[in-house]
Amino acid sequence: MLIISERINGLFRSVGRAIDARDEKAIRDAALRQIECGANALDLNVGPGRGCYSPDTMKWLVETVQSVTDLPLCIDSPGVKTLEAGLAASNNPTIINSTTAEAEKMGKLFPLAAEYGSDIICLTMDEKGVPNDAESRGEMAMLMITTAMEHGVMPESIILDPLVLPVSAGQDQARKVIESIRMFQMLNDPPIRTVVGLSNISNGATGRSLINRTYLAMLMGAGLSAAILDPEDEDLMNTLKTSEMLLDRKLYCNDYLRG
Ligand code: THG
Repeated sequence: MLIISERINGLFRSVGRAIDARDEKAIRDAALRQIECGANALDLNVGPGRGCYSPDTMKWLVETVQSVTDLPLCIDSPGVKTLEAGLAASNNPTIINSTTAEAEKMGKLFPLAAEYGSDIICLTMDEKGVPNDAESRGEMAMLMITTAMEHGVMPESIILDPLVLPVSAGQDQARKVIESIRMFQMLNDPPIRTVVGLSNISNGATGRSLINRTYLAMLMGAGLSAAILDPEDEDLMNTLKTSEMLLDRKLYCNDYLRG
């Protein structure tokens, strides 16, 4: 399971403040803490409201984090210029987070993925929004896979994301995302990797940690290969390790929670 930490995100107030103050130590310490907790990649997001300063801010964020780790960096922004600034600054392996199925976006981001040798997350949504069921998400994923290949991006560089929506907003979507994870694995042989932004599920809900870890176990059972999550949530990480053990992806032993 690829564990991508969600916590270096300007959306969090303390991180936003550290970004604005260019506080390298605060960002480095946060990265090291998340790695210590088990992250094996880091999502970097400058957060909303930084406008035209976002590319410079992303460059600084990438430079700051890669000064303490060689782990893959998941460059997270809706802006093409911000994504490109992050890719150009990175010496570490990268994951572009993300392209949608919008033609204009794919036309810019797949060539960038090819140029930088980067992996790329493909979100199954377009200008009309998120498809309502697993079949339509599967069709959209197929369109993205073929478009990627036309631009020289191979299936092994793609990670498909069905887009998790808050359970408080639409309860039927949680199950449809699980079905999408199963469906995505049937689109190619060998199966293309899958990812979710796990904490989206509990946005606006109470008991967030319990919802997050229960959903993670279900998604892992459906074959999920990566998740953007909070590795500092110990209950969540214990659920993750237990799921890996039960799915026979990790050897059972008495202290299986330790590794
Ligand atoms: N797919 C992909 N990338 C993504 C997402 C996705 N990146 C962003 C997001 N979703 C994943 N990251 C987060 C980060 C924070 C939260 C949820 C998902 C979160 N934050 C608190 C909130 O909004 O209530 C903020 C709490 C605070 O301010 O301290 O829930 O789906 N590819």
